[in-house]
Amino acid sequence: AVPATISLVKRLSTDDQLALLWYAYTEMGRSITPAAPGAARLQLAEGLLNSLKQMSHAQQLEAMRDLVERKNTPISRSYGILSNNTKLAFWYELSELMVQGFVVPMPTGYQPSRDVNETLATIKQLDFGQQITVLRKLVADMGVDPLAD
Ligand code: 45D
Repeated sequence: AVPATISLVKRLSTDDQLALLWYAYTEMGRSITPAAPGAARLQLAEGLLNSLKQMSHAQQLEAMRDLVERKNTPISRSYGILSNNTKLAFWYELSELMVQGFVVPMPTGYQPSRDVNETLATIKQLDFGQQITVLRKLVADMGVDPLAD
């Protein structure tokens, strides 16, 4: 079920993938908060998060799209050296920053596409551990590993 779900997500457009992550976060938020390690892991992503905070909303969105599309940019390379759980923590923190107004918000009245709704429903059918596995694999594959050839 996990690999099939990952393929489903990867068939989505970039914006649909971002929207999906957002809805996954808002629906899982309460359950992942206690599990998510705060400061320790996030410190490793702090430089990257600070760079993003200083960007305009348009640039923040572009940087997130670049991560999903694995475009080779300085942000994608800084992201690429993080561990998989730190990548999860990074996305978690980005969502928090969106809520706090430091990162570009979802457009008002945003209506997710049918593909997003269907994929979200598939993810919700998985148990919690499998959901984390799907999310970890998705974020692990984003960005660019600067050490890969
Ligand atoms: O204008 O370390 C659109 C554990 C449309 C424990 C848009 C864990 C156009 C160990 C593209 C929609 C494994 C539990 C705009 C950690 C448009 C550990 C914008 C787990 C503006 C860390 C879209 C942690 C945007 C977990 C901006 C499970 C979308 C963490 C942004 C999970 C979406 C984190 C974002 C998740 C989504 C974070 C930022 C699911 C973030 C999701």
